[in-house]
Amino acid sequence: MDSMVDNRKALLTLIILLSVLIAGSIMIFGIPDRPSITRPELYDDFDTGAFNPDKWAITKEGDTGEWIVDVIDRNPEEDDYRLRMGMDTIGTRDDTVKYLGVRSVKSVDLNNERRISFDVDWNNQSNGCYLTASFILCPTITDGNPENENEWVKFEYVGVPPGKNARAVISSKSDGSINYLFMEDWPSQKTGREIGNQRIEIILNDGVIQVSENGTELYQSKDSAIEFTSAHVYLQMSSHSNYPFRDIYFDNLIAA
Ligand SMILES: [Ca+2]
Ligand SMILES: [Ca+2]
Repeated sequence: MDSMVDNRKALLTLIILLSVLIAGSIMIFGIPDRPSITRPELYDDFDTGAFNPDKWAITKEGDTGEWIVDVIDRNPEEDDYRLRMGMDTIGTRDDTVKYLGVRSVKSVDLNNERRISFDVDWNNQSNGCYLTASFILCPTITDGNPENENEWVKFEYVGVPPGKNARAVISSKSDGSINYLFMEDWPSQKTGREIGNQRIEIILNDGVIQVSENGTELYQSKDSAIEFTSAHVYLQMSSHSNYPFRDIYFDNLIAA
């Protein structure tokens, strides 16, 4: 009888000891199996107020006059830091288009569904003729214009003459040949439309691409539009020759 009581005491002691150990380890290591917060693959709201060379590398191709890629506060009332890119092409070669932008230092894994969103501000151009503001996913690294690479997918605004309006274009390049996926009825419709600070979301799932603008779907591919499974994010502007300084802004890039 005594030995039974002893066994029970021993068992109780063991249970208490184990409980203390488990509680202690929970305090030290956290609750097991709690889902970890998934951090975005890539994120920049530029609100540090400075261009971060650990996140972005500058890309440039063609001759320009004054040019700039930096982070600037756009609002005198409050903090509104955005990525700016701008260039002046007065007096530059007539036979080339000039490109300026940034490339994400890290690549984004596209094996699972990926939602990439960003703001692009056309900056109320008085003359946005042949100006472009582009978002490009490209698996390879270049310090020049990623459009020269063999594979990519691109969302772009293109300025429409006489220069206030723009249109959206979605295209991809595979094995060196370009496919136009979405053209906004260009060239039968040539007036374009007014754009401002646009929120773009691109959802990629098994190569199928879905693009929405300010919460409204613009385009969804029927089949896989890309074959690559990881890519660098490129944000880029381009301009033909003989335009005064023009600048555009990007902000709140999230690849989650
Ligand atoms: Ca910002
Ligand atoms: Ca401010």
